[in-house]
Amino acid sequence: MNTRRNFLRTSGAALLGAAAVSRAAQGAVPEAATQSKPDTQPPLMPANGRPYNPVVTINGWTLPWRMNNGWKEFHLVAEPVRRQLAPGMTAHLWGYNGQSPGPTIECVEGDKVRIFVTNKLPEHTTIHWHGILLPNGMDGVGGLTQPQIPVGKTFVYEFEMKKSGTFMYHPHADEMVQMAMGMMGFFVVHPKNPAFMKVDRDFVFLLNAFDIKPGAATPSVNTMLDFNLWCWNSRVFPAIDPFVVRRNDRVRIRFGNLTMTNHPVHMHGYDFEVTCTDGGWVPKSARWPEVSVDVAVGQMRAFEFTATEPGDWAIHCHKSHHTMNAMGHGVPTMIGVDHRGVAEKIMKLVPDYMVMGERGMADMGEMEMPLPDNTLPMMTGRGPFGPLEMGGMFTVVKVRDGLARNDYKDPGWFKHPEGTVAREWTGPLPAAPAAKPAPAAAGQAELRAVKPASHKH
Ligand SMILES: [Cu+2]
Repeated sequence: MNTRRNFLRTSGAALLGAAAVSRAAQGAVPEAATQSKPDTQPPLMPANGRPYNPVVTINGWTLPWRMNNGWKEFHLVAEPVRRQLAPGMTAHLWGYNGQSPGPTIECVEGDKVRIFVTNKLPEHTTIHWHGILLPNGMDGVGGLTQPQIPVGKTFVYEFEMKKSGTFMYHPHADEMVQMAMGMMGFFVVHPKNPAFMKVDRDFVFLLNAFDIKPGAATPSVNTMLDFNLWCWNSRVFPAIDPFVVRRNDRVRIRFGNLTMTNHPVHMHGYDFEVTCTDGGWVPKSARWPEVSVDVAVGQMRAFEFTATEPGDWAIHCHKSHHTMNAMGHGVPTMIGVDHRGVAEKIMKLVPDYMVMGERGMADMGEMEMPLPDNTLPMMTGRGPFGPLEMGGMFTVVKVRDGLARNDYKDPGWFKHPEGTVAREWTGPLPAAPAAKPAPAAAGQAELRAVKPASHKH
């Protein structure tokens, strides 16, 4: 992890001077750790305070804290950041401590938490702690429960964690713009009793969306619904890291939706139960089996399963246009259209003209089309059997034998046991079963109305 201090230490005297001034001005505010990489960081084992099993943030990290007289102190810095959405595309976003989403905050039921928030954005902000039960004045709604945090100022939030569960944080100030720019983070409160709802692997991420025109780097902040980059933790496939799971581990996957539409998140290979929402833990008697879970706008869900089946299991949003990257929407359907003659005529005028879509869009996954700089191909990602034809909200749960307890390294593609992969059939085809012949007189079936007999006593 790169802390701000390490970064400054290695970046020369001029920056050190600036840091000294701001540290002195900030007095007792704890150092704000920062993260320069978009990769999944290993779980942050608690160095002090109550014990717990830490989470792993997909393509993210957990914010370190310090203990101060019984208070757990964190420092968030709201600031412009550059986030690589996938190799080949970096977005100019707003986030916290060097990344969008900001770092995951982890603490324990009963903890007294103090969170310093420094505003380095060009406009005011606040933070709302979504789902957390706290005093009204700590709720972070600009204008309603507090004045907005002015540019350059630091505010402090203090509350005690009344219950464990799955929560998030985001601004409640110029909210549409600040969330469209990527300001959000995950907040996990672990149970006081580490045996309660214990799992071996606990993953978290936020669903978020951007509208970044091809060739641009800054999101269009006035977009209401027509977003073109569907992300998990500000990453798109194939750059969303896999969920690496040891066979037979108990696994929890938690996510929150801060886009402007719902997402049916579907996992292959298993059934599972939703065990937690942002409202709290779901009692056993109220759970039912699912293979997809729809998460509405502003909701959070956590599901659990025991990873008995090894393999590379797809996990994705079931809205198929959310498993694409930025695309032109104004394209007519060309399936079934033979436009060879037309294409020749157009190519006389536009030599680079390309015919596409006559046989579906699968060719897109293989095509090397010239794209504007800083633009991702639409359907991409390669697997062991060829192009995966997926972008956006898609990744893989990789269940493997023999991983170490805290090993989250990508184990590569699954090696299928001999004879267990769907294959081309080259033998004789069985005759297709014919439909049962219709009864001979079906066309002239006679209907006889029978008057119900009346009972005679
Ligand atoms: Cu979706």
